[in-house]
Amino acid sequence: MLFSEILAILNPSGNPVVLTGHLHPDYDSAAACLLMQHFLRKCGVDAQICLYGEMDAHSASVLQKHGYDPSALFAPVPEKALLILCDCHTTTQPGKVIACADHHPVIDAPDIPVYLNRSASSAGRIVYQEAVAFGLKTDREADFLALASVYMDTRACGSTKFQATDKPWIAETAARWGFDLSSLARDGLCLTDMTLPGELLAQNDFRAYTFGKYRVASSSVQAETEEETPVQDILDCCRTACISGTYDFWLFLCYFPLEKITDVYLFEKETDAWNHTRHAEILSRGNNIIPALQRMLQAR
Ligand SMILES: [Mn+2]
Repeated sequence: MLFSEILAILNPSGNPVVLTGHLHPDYDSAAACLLMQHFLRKCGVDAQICLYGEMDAHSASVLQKHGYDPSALFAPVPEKALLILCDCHTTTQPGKVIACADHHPVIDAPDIPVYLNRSASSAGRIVYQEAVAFGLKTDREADFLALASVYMDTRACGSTKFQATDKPWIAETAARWGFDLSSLARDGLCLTDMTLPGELLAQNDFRAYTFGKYRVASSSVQAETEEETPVQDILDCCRTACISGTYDFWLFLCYFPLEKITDVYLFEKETDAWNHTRHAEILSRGNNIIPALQRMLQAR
């Protein structure tokens, strides 16, 4: 039991208790820390959240929309801190790690006194379940954070990480408080704000790769509908960036997660031409598209 074990290990000497997530925390890291802070407070423990790195803009904007100030969650760790890791099991933060609540698969469990790692839709969901199992009362805020962490960490319950056993809890919790699941689903899909200028959209989710003598730039957007997506404008901006930069190719991916479509656009500087293919599934850039491109370029 996570909470009884944490409470047993916390010495009364007054070392500061610090909650932290992984480097460059996402929504779930923040939510898991907020939930841990919320429930520890109910046990009489004041814990400070000290995230580190940089939060992605989407997670930050959704947290803000939910009434939290993401920047307030970032702070240097005070001296002699006892650390509780949320949504990770290793850290470069200073202090003594006493506990961890994580859902990332590990091969060798780290040596942490209170170590909890299991498959879960989100780390926030683990903290929430452990608090409920320990007999702590939840409230609207805790229910919302846990629910939102699930939607944000599982592409709105669509990824393989999602635990189907969470479904009844989601339905009950949303009904109890009147939470807007369709709004959470839109946030969880990480849709790109298509009102941004084309130059920014062309740089969205930017990565660069080098394959032999070829340099490849890549960007992507997640779109709700084709009508609202200024594809031609974005492609023009990608082309301009490719021609004026040091890249030989620009790979632009346009995802339509609701329709499960991936549009793959590949621009080649030498021929000044785009190649477009449409796929009736959500392809992974890292696992599918980039390896295929790498093979194609190496065969040249
Ligand atoms: Mn997570």
